[in-house]
Amino acid sequence: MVGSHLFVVLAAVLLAAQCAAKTTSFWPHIQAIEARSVATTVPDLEARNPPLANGHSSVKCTHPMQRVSWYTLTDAERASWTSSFRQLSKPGKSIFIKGGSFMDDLTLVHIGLQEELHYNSCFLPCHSAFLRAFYSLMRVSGYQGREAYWDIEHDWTHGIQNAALWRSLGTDDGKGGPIPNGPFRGSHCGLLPNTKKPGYSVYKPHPVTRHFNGDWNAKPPARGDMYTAHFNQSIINTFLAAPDYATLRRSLEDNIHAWMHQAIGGEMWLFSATCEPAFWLLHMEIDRIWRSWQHLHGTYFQYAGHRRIRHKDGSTEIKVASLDDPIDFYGLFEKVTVRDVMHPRRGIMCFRYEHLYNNQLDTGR
Ligand SMILES: *[C@@H]1O[C@H](CO)[C@@H](O)[C@H](O)[C@H]1NC(C)=O
Ligand SMILES: [Cu+2]
Repeated sequence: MVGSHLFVVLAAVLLAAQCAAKTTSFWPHIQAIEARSVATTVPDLEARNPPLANGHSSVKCTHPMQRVSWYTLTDAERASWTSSFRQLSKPGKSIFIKGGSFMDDLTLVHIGLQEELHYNSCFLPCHSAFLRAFYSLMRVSGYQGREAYWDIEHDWTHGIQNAALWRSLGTDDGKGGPIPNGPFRGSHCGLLPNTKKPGYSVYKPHPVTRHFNGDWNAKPPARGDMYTAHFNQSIINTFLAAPDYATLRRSLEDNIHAWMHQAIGGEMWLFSATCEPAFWLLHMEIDRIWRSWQHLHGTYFQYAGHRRIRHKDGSTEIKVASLDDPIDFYGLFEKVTVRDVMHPRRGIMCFRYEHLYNNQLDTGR
């Protein structure tokens, strides 16, 4: 895991560059952080890994990380995942915010780059890179098990609201509020999006909330079936049959992604959803569907659509997407290009799914 190594280096360098702020515009902080990090981390990287054509370090993927269903993890792995996640959310280690947590750093990136990460072509590769950043931090926080996705196939027949997942993660309280039970009871999230200024975070520690919901428009909202009726083999078949990348991206983002964010509700419906443990399991499931599509069509590098960029002056620009587009999480993670995360075992990626949809094995190099 080159990510964890890099991260330790970055963390050591960057802890010195902390800054406190109530309402945070990251740009000045990020620039300061980057200015410091470049000089110290680059030589180390080059010493360990030959640079790729684009100047980034490459990993030889000899031992792909196993990605399995949450239900395949051993009890010990699930316990370790849970305690590492809680460790990650403990205040003190943040790179960006004085007294904050690693989770705050992830949340800051997710809020700050909301327009780059969502509703444009980068949704899939950007979240794939984000998952990798998450697991690097999980490993720094002690996790040694396999990476996990929420296997929705396992749960759609019995009702998403009855999923065994909620025995591991706790449920909601039936009316919307802090997680009432399970190992994440009492979890806190450090940041909230500033609703008036997209991309800006407010440092405001608060309990992580949930509101399981089947009908967002009902007033008061109903607990409902969490859109169980929307999930079945036919929607998976629709995803897998997508004729091109742009169609697939749009339908994954609008359907399973948006429905599940809404169905879990509370924090999950905000850009601070990173504090909800199910966020990471859901996003790996979405990644698994994308990877299933890639494998089925034999096209790992198909990428198209538009990307959105928010400039420092607040303006937004829309450009034709390219594999050479940068993915840059403010220095929390390697600066890479979309190309570097398109293939599960090339560029900076090195993982293999236990099962892909359509009964495929995640074979190939
Ligand atoms: C499968 O889900 C879709 C929506 O995603 C729905 O329209 C369809 O009726 C469902 N099919 C079955 C057989 O339940
Ligand atoms: Cu997201």
